[in-house]
Amino acid sequence: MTESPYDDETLEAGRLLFARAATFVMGAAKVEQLPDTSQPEVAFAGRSNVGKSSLINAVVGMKALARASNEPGRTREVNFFNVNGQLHLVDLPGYGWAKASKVTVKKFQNLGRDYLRGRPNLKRAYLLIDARHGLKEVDKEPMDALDVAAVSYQIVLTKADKIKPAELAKVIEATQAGVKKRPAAHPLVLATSSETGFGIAELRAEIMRVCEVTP
Ligand SMILES: Nc1nc2c(ncn2[C@@H]2O[C@H](COP(=O)(O)OP(=O)(O)OP(=O)(O)O)[C@@H](O)[C@H]2O)c(=O)[nH]1
Ligand SMILES: [Mg+2]
Repeated sequence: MTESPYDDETLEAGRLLFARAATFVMGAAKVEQLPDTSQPEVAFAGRSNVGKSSLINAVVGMKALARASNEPGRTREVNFFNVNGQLHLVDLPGYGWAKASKVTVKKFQNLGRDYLRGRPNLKRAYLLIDARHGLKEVDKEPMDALDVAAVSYQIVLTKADKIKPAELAKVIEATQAGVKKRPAAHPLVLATSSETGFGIAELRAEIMRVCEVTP
């Protein structure tokens, strides 16, 4: 595993920030309902069931702030969570949700796409990828969209607890190679587990840094 790029002081500041109160603000089902905010925000995107809602819960250290479920298609709105009145974490509906009707899939995709394109305060999108699978064909479309819209994004591997460290190192390497030529992608790939807390301190520090806030 690569060494943490954050010093102890930064990690501690990240811990402090996300130990503060986090609250559910609202869920937007349509682009017109997206709130106007002056605070910086980061969004969590990715395939359905990849662990977006669970990762938000892990970051804020709460079990059920965002609703997670084994059933794909759990999150159906763009959900806004506020941390300490300083920033928003945004939970997006997942894509690649096989059981949904075509109309429903389109609706979610459009909502997610419109959100990602039109948020002046969006500091970074985190594109979540299951560590067991790595980048797949289905992830290319959102990456293309983010590159075209010039939205800064970073890949976060999820469910790292499900594979061995040596395998994880390989997936990180392959994923980093996969985003190398993508103009809006951050070159560093983060690995996390909402189950064990692995990588969460680093993700907190990273969110704190891109949102330019201090606890
Ligand atoms: N082992 C393990 N399971 C996880 C982890 N993160 C999420 N899960 C499980 O994966 C399933 C899906 O998690 P969610 O957080 O609801 O996924 P989501 O991406 O928000 O899904 P949608 O809302 O449908 O788009 C749940 O059963 C979680 O408990 C993890 O780090 N490790
Ligand atoms: Mg969800």
